[in-house]
Amino acid sequence: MTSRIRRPLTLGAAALLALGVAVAVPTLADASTTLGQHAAARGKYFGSATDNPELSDAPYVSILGSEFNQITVGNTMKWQYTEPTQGQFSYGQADTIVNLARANNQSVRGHTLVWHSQYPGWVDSVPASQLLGVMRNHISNVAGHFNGQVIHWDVVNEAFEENGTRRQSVFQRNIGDSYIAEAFRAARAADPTAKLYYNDYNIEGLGAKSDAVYNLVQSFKQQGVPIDGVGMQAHLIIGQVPSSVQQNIQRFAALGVDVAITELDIRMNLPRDTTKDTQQANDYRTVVNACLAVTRCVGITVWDYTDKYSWIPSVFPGQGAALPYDENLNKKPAYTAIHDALAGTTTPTSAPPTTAAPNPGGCSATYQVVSQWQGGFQATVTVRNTGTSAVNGWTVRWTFANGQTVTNLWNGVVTSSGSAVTVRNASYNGSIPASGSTSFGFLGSWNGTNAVPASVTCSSP
Ligand code: 9MR
Repeated sequence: MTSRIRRPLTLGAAALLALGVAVAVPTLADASTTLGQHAAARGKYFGSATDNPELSDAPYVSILGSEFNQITVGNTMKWQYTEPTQGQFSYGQADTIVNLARANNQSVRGHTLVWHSQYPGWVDSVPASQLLGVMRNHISNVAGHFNGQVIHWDVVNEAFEENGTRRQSVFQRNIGDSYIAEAFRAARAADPTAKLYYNDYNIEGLGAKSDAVYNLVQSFKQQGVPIDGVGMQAHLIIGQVPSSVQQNIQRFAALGVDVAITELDIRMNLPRDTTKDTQQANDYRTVVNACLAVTRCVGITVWDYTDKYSWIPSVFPGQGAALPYDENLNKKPAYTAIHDALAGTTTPTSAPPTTAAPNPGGCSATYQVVSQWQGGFQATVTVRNTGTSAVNGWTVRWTFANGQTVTNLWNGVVTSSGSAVTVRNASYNGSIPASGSTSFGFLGSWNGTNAVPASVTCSSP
C-alpha cells in the first residue's frame, strides 16, 4: 500500500520540479504536505479564493501562499472593479492578487467577465442595441489585460434560473439568448490560451438547472462555440451533498469539456459542534473524491479557506463555519478529510483506525478505509503476528455500526451474520511468522455514515 501511494506523489513532485518549482518530495507520513502538493500529485489543483482586504493579514497570507497551488480573485476582476466607468479600466487590485499568486507559483482562475451581479450601474443605461458591443469591449479589455496570466476564465456566471430557464439579466434582456456564445467568442479572441468556463451554482447534482447547462454546452460543442469547461460553484450545506455529483461531473466530461469545482464551501447552522464538523468533513471528502474520480475534473477551489473571511454569515444569517480552517486559522476536521482524500489515504473522520490489543492468540488486526465514494468503499485489514512464534490460522471479527456490508472480499474467507463479520484466513495466508503480517481487502457498501468498527479483534488457534 505504501508504494501505491508514494508513487503518484513522487511523480507529481518530479513534474513540479521539471517546471522549476521547488517542492519538498512528500512522504506518506508527512502530514505537513500541503493540499496543493497532494493535488498536484494527482494531476489537479487545490486552490482558494481570496480578496484584497485580506492581504493585510500576514498569518492569513502565509497560509494562502503555502497551502494552495491555485488562486481565484474573489471580487476584483468583476466588471464593477475593472470598468467602473465606461471605457476606463482599472486593474490595480486584481494585479496585486495575480502578482502574489505568481510569486507563490500558484495558477490563477479569472472570475468573472459577464455576470448579472457586481457590474456598474452605467451598464443598465446602455441602449439595448449597443450592449453587445459594450460587452465585447469589456471582455476584450479585461481578458486581454490578463492574457497569459490566467489558466481559466469564468466567462459567463450564473445565467440560469433554478428551473433551467434563462435568468432575465440585463444581458439576456437586451442582447438575447446569443449573449453567452458571443461572450465566449470574445474571450477566446482576447486570450486564446485561457480555458473558457461557464460557471454556476446548484449545478453540482443532476437536475433542471444542471440539464440546462448540459444542453448549453452540448449545443456550443455542436456549433463550434469555444467552451472548454464547466465550473460547479458548490456552495453546499452539510448533509446535503447531491448524491449524483460524480455522475454529473462525468456526464459533462463526456461532452468533451473540463469540470472545475470553483467555489466550494459547505455551511452549517451555527454554532459548530463535533457532529456537524464530522458531517462536514465527510461532505468535503465526498466532493474531493468525486473530482478525483473523473480525469477531466481539473481542480477544486474553496471560496476562501478560512471562516474568518467567508461570505456565508453575511448572506445566510445564523449559518457559517463553511470552510476547512476556522476563524483563528486553525485546521478543522474538514481540512484533514480533504488532505487525506487528496493524499489517497482516506481515514474516516468518525474514528481513527482501530487496532485491537494483542490477545493471547498472538495476533492483532488494523482496519483502514483506503478509499470511499458514494455508496461504496474499499478497506484493508492488516493482520499482525504480535507473538514470538508463528501463527497458523487466524480469525478477524468486527461488527459494523452503520449498516455497512461486505460485498467482495479477497485474501480471506468471509461469513456475515447481520452486521457481524468474521474473516478467516485463506488457504495460503494462514501462516504468519513471528513479527510478520498479512492483509486482506474488501469492497463494502455504506449509506449515511461509514464509521470504522469500534473493535476489530484477531484470534488464532
Ligand atoms: O465572495 C464574493 C463576496 O465577497 C461578494 O460580496 C459577493 C457579491 O455577490 O460575491 C461573492 O462571490 C460570489 C461569486 O462571485 C459568484 N458566486 C457566488 C459567490 C458568493 O456570493
